[in-house]
Amino acid sequence: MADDDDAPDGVTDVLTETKPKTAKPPLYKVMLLNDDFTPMEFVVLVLERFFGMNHAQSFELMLTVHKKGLAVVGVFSHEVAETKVAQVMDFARRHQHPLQCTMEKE
Ligand code: TYC
Repeated sequence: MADDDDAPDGVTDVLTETKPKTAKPPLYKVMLLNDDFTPMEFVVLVLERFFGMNHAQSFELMLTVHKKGLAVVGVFSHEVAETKVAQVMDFARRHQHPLQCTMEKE
């Protein structure tokens, strides 16, 4: 016996490829930061308008940010996360509120 496998001599087994060929794209957390000046109602409006939450969900998440300092408001692809951050920052700037929105790789 020339080799040490179960196949007849001269036959080499091909290892099965188990690694997926399409790697899943990285996801990004979009976070809202607390501050002392942005009105609570404005933050609720931001969450409804840009993150598709209903009023109750928005109010609850706004209170979480207010109490804890920050919270994740959604997880998206890089492109969508960048768009959300830009939309929130632009909306806050136009209304002259210091609200900050950032993204971070999950
Ligand atoms: N802390 C703000 C206030 O008391 C409300 C607020 C909540 C601001 C969440 C920003 O991301 C924020 N008016």
